[in-house]
This record gives sequence, C-alpha cells and structure tokens, in this order.
Amino acid sequence: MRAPRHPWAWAAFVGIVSAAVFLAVAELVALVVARNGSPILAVGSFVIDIVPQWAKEFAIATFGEYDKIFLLVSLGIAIVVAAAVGGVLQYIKPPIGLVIIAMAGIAATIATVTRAGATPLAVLPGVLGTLGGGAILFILARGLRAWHRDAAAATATDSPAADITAADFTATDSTATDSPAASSPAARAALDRRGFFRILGISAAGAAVVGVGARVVNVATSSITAIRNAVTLPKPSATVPVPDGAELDIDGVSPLFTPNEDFYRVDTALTVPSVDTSTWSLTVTGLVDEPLTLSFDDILGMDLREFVVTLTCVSNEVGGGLVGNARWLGVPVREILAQAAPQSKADMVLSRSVDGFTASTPLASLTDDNLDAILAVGMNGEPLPLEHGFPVRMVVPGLYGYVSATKWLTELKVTTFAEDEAYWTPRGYSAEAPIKLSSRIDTPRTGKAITAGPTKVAGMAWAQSVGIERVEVRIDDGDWQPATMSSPINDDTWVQWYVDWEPDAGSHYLAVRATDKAGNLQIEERAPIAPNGSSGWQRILVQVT
Ligand SMILES: Nc1nc2c(c(=O)[nH]1)N[C@H]1C(S)=C(S)[C@@H](COP(=O)(O)O)O[C@H]1N2
Ligand SMILES: [Mo]
Repeated sequence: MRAPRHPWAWAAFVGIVSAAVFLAVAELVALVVARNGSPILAVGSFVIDIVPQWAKEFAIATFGEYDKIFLLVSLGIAIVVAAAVGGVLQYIKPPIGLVIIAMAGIAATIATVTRAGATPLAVLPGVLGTLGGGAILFILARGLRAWHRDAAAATATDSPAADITAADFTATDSTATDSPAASSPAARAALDRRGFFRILGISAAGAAVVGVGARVVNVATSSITAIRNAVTLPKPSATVPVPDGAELDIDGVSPLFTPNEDFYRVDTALTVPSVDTSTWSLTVTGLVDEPLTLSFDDILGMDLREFVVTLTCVSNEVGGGLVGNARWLGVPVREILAQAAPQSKADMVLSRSVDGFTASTPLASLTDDNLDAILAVGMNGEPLPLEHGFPVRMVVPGLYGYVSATKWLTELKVTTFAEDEAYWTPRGYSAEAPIKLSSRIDTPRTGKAITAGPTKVAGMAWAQSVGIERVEVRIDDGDWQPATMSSPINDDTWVQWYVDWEPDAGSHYLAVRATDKAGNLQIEERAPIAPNGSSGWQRILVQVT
C-alpha cells in the first residue's frame, strides 16, 4: 500500500470538485425552482455592480464586447483558486475548508436573493449547493486523510505490501469487501483509497454533467425566444422616408442602418433578462396625478409610428464603434406621460429595467413636442432583439444611452434629480449627458495599408437632435477641406461623408471634424469617456504602398 504521493494536490483537487458540486447542485435547483437564481451569475452581476470604474473601463477597453466573458473567466479562476485552498485547508486543518465553503455559500446566497426580480425561492440554489459541496468536501477530505493514515500504518507494519498498487485499483468491490484479507490494514487502506477515487470521480463527472446540463437546459428552454417569435408588430401609422442619396455606396463605410446582429450592445446584464410579455407591465409612478400601468398589449394597441434614431454610448472613444442607427417602432413617451399627468415640481424621469438598471432622463426631454423620445417595441422591422431590450425600451435622440435608453423597461418614475439617482450617477458619470457632436473615419484604417492611386476617405458623423451641418477632412498638414455628405434622414440620425483622395506611397495623416447645425464645431480637446463622453478630433495614420 502506497501513501498518496501528492496529498496536497489531491486535497486541492478535492476542493475544486467540491466547488463544482456546489455550483452544479445550485444550477440544478435554480433550473427547478428559481430560473434566475444561479449563484455564479448573481455573484458575477454583483461584481459588475461593485467593480471600480477604472477596472470597468479597462475591461471594456481591453476586451470590448467580450468584457463579460472576461469577467466570468476571472471569476472562474478565482473560484478554482479559492476552492483549491479550501480543499487543502480541509485536509490539513478541518473544518476550515467547510467554513470557507459555508461563507462562500452565504455570500453567493445573499448576492442571489438581492438581485432585482429574485423570488424568495432564490435562496434555495445557494443553500442546497453549499450543503452538497460541503458534504463532498467533508467526505473526500476525510477519505484522503484515512488513505494517508492507513498507508502510513501499512508501511509500518507490512512494508512489502506497500508496493502493491495495481491490485488496489483492479480488485472489484465484492472481492475486496468479501475477502478475508479485508481486515488487514493494507486491504482496508486499499478500500479507502478506492472509495476515495470512486467518490471523487463520480462527483467530478456528475458535477460537470449536471452543472453544464442544467445551465444549458435553463437557457434553451427559456421560452422568451418563442414568445418573441410569436409577437406580431402592428404596422406603423407613419413611416420615415429615406431621401435619395441617404446612403453612399463606398466600400468600408458603415451602413446607414446598422443590422441588428451588428448593433453594439452595452449593458450591465450578465445574462440577458428574460421578460415574458404576458406578465410584463410598465408602471408610471411617482410625481403624477394619474399613476398608470400598461400591459404589452396596451402598448401594441397605441398609435405606433416609425422613428429613425442613432444611439450612442458614453463609453464610445473617439473613432469608436459604440454607435448604431436603427429604425425603431414605438410611441412617444410624452403621450404616455400626458396620461399620467406629471406634477409641476418633477424634473426627471427615472426609468427602471427589470434587472434593476436605472437611467435619469430630464423630464423636459421626454415631454418636448419637438423631440421624439420614444418607447420602442420594434427595431429594424422586428420585435426588439432580447439583447436590445425585449419587449420595450426607451430611445431618446441626443442623450447617451446610459441616461435614456433603458432596455427591458418596466417603470417610469416621475421624480426629481434632487430626489433620485440613476445607476451610473454614483459610479462616476454625470446625471445628465447630451451626446457630444462627433465624427469618425471608417476608411481607410490604421494598420490596413492601401495602394497608391484614387481612393476615398469616408466615415460617419452625428449630432443627434441638432443635425450635422458640415464635415471637414485634413490630409497631412493640408487645409481643412469640406467632405461630401449623404442626405440626412433627419437630425437624429448620423450621416455618411467622404472626400476623394489620391495619395502617394508613404505614411499619411488623416483627420476629421464636424460642425452641427447650431454652428458648433466639434470639440478639438481630447476628453476621456467619463464623466460625460469623449471628445477630440480623430486623427489616424495610414500606410500607402
Ligand atoms: N436595462 C439596461 N438598459 C440599458 C443599459 C443597461 O445596462 N441596462 N445600458 C444603457 C447604455 S449604457 C447604452 S449605451 C444603451 C445601449 O443599447 P444597446 O445595447 O441596445 O446598443 O443601453 C442603455 N440601456
Ligand atoms: Mo452606454
């Protein structure tokens, strides 16, 4: 009988398997009793809410749209490390490992039950997961210790037997237990070791199958996709005409309408909220004389019109891609607010998502007859994609998304800036944030050499709710020259622009700037995205061969 050669490594592995059992049991229980009660996702969401601003910016800057995958991988690594440490501690100093798993369980349970929309049953995945993982940790760590102790005893009393290793593995259960030799220290040790490996193997494999399986089933059987597919949007009572020349035919420039699949996505939701339209409602509350509640059918029954609005994220860097343009189907928010009759002291509407996210939008922006702030149900001819806020979201021309474009909308609270604060306000962003006039070069691109000869410099410019008057381009140290613009659909929509260019081989600088219809020149001075959006003229270096 041989003692475990790397007991610490086995103890660490025991810890990891116990954590896997914890998570698998939790996922299984979540699937059955509380669909949104996955502790690992709840902890991830909690982390998203508490990580400092610089870390968030680093993640977005480094991983872009994969920032959440990065978060989950980091969380996974942290869990593996903590679990390994817990396993080792339980092996050398029980019950410290159990204490660690219990504390992790309590923390995960708190994170789960405090998520927006959690039911009381959401306590179960974390609690039962802790019990399952704790039991496995207890049994396996004890087994490992017994194996070690028995092997040591066997070596002391019966050293030749210490070399018999193959038999320890190949002896079947019945022969081992029925054998008269079972009472010898060596045989007892073999049994312990075999039992240890059997439970370890079953736990590891079982956790992997059950955990992954439960999560996959949870996602796949979530009926929201089916519910969305069954939605038939009414025809808009008014459409937005697209003028001739609204779309330039230039290779490399962004399309005028961003296809839904390519539309940037920014939100704090680790998993896309599932909203069942049959139970969804929108309440208008707060400083209103006539609080009201609307169902999804109520909204579909309203006078739905088409609006074309370009959405922009405050996190968009100069030259960045967190901008998209869509044809929205919806109803002006002012028509709904009018029914609720806001009181005169109100100056803000706090819109709330089912996942707890909130945005603060000036009431004036939502009641202005000349600004089409809308509740949208459709995006480019289909119901809102799940990631873009199904079933209902807000879209306000001219305001960054974080202060206006609440997805998975469920409440409009009419209130005041003095009284209420939105999600991003205590996290380093301004409570009010109009979109800054901006322009961007789409082609050519840095790092993608072009050949000498006639070509076009082209891109996009936007000044939602004001409109773009002029775009200018500077090549190397030349003068600013006017770009040709596409015909704008409206002032809420971005425009495409281009200039002809016939470069020589070598390196060239290209810069762009825009002027809006109010006569404002785009801000030259660079500003970071926090607290209220980046500024600066984009300047790029291109190689011509
Ligand atoms: N519920 C919810 N709505 C949200 C957000 C969010 O985190 N949660 N992010 C906002 C931000 S910062 C932006 S820029 C827009 C992005 O909308 P999109 O993902 O459809 O492009 O949604 C806004 N609405
Ligand atoms: Mo954003």
